[in-house]
Amino acid sequence: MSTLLIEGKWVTPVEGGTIDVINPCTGDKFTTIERGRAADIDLAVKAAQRALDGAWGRLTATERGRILQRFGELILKHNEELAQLEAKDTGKPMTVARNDITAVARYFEFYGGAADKVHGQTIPYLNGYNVSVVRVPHGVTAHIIPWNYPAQMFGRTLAPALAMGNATVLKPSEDACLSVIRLGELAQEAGLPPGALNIVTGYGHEAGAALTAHPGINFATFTGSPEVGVMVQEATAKNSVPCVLELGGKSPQVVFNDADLDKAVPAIVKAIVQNAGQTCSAGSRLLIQQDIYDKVMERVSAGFAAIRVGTPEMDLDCGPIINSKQHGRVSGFISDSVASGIPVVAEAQLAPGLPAGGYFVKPTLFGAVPRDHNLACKEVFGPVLTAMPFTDEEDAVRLANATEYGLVAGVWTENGGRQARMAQRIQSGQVFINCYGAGGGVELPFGGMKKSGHGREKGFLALEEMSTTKTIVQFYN
Ligand code: TXE
Repeated sequence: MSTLLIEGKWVTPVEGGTIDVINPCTGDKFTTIERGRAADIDLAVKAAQRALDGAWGRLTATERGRILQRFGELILKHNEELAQLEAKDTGKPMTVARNDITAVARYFEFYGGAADKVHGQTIPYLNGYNVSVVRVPHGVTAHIIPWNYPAQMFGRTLAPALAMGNATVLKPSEDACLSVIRLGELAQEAGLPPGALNIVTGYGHEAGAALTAHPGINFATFTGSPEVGVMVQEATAKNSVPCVLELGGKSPQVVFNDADLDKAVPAIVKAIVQNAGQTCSAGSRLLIQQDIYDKVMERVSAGFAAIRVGTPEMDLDCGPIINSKQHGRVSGFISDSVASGIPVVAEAQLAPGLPAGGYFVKPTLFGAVPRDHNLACKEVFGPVLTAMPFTDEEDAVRLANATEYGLVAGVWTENGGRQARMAQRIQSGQVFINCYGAGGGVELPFGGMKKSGHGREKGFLALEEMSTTKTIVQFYN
């Protein structure tokens, strides 16, 4: 089957070509996807424009919402099949993949329900005038997503865009997009009119770059690396269209000496090994108040030692790294840190019987990492936790804010005043107090400060990002 969805039909690329899909647990090719390029992007954008002028553009907000909610129900019905695809493509444990698919359905349930609840404003003005400000779609929206949570990213970026009535073109990651293709089929089954959702699989420098530079788009969202984020920002600036960027993080977990460690420790371990650390919001820096440093490290070490790495079918705590390039990057961070004298405090175990050729790494806890070391500043995007001590609240704030990123932070303390001060002073788009991630709810606006990007996804704020306003002035006197 083809993997390009344009105007409701699965088509082959204008210039032909395919991309191999690799199983991260073995390193073997198991299928291919189409290699869409600029000509296919052009067709997809034009199909989206026609959808806005056609059946999709004529639907009421309630009708759009019903389709999205129906889509959410269909996703739930196909949970097992979608989870199998997601797990095979990314290597993640089956339980995690199933939860991911449930989360995708929730995006369509939430934004389907919200579609007809976005109200405008009226403005008092001169005598004889009616002034209203209404929310309208951008038009054609471009969506570029990564490989770590292909299905969830599909829901996160498309559900609010479609709820607001945009016609969308999605460029999923060449490294993992099989669930996305199946979701594209189910969207049509749910009744999404042709052209409202177009999918072009392909490489970033070909299909992705062509999409952000296409003069027919009116808005773009991108989740991925900071380097490509800058390219997307440049391309959309030249195109004079707004963009939302989510570029990862180096998120701190700050543990004060009055923290409830029974709650904190499991959450700290989970926040870095989840999805093999390939999560933009991974809690990758563990900042511990000096006087409880040894105690916390001992308990987190025990947590790490209990983590088991395996294949989706083994359904353990975490799977492999996505591809050989990322495997090299993560392994390189670990070996370079060891070579520079940073102590490995704990390691998780690989399950016995793993297939040869897979991109597995042992989740690793490093202690006493110098504040200016690469491990303390750069995003590893793997299951590597960097621990550092701090002295007092002032020092904790300084250290928490000492990276270029600002996506998520966790604060563990029983002191209410300190909770409030830390939440106010930490530079990040989300701050969790005595919890981390909190289920990743669709209701919670998400996005970065500093080099983590700009704009917000999730929650009602995503509906604002995915739309613009129109001021209508009627003179009646
Ligand atoms: O990302 P890329 P990669 C970070 C993480 C990771 C690093 C590299 O630190 O180690 O990025 O990962 C598309 N124009 N994150 O190389 O290349 C590409 O096809 C338009 C954080 O996989 O940024 C894919 O669909 N698009 C992160 C998407 O961009 C382009 C998730 C992401 O790929 C393009 C993933 C171009 N010129 C990686 N070049 C997060 N924030 O969650 C590539 N793409």
